[in-house]
Amino acid sequence: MASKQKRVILVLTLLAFSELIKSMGFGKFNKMFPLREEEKKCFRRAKNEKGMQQWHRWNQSSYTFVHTKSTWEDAANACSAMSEGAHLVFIESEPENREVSRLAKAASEGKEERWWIGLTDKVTEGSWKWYNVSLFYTSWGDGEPNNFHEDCGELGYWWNNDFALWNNEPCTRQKKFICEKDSETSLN
Ligand SMILES: [Ca+2]
Ligand SMILES: [Ca+2]
Ligand SMILES: [Ca+2]
Repeated sequence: MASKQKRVILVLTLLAFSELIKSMGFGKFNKMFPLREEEKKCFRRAKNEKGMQQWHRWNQSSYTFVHTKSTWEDAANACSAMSEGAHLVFIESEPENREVSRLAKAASEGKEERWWIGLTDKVTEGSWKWYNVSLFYTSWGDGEPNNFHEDCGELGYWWNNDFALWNNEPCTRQKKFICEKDSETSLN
């Protein structure tokens, strides 16, 4: 076969394959987690024209997704430096987990991203808290939290219906992270 013909066949095969991947991958998540138009714009650009971090408002809270990978402690510091009263996200109810999961899936843009959240058992081994706030609602993955050397929590790509599940990890790992602040302060 002429090499030109071979090239044409190769290109057509690649095109068909990429369409197949699209139909299996992110497209499916888009259907599961439909995004509003302004959110699509927002995720294309984490920061607006003025370089301000974009916050997604939901009920009494606002969330932002930071794509700079950091240790858990650096991430916590970065959140508080961003806005008064801001912290790594505390996911305190099923509806909040559903909303943060939906946004996290979109912010992950089809990749298997993991995000630091405000979970830690640094102070007392095995006593998991949102910084120092007790846990009531939980969404741990199967068998998590496991290793006692892992003192910080991430929201992972393990999914249970509409929910992202949580996992404990060593705090020095570098991950993207999610900050939360009260909607009240987001008006500032
Ligand atoms: Ca919260
Ligand atoms: Ca631990
Ligand atoms: Ca773990």
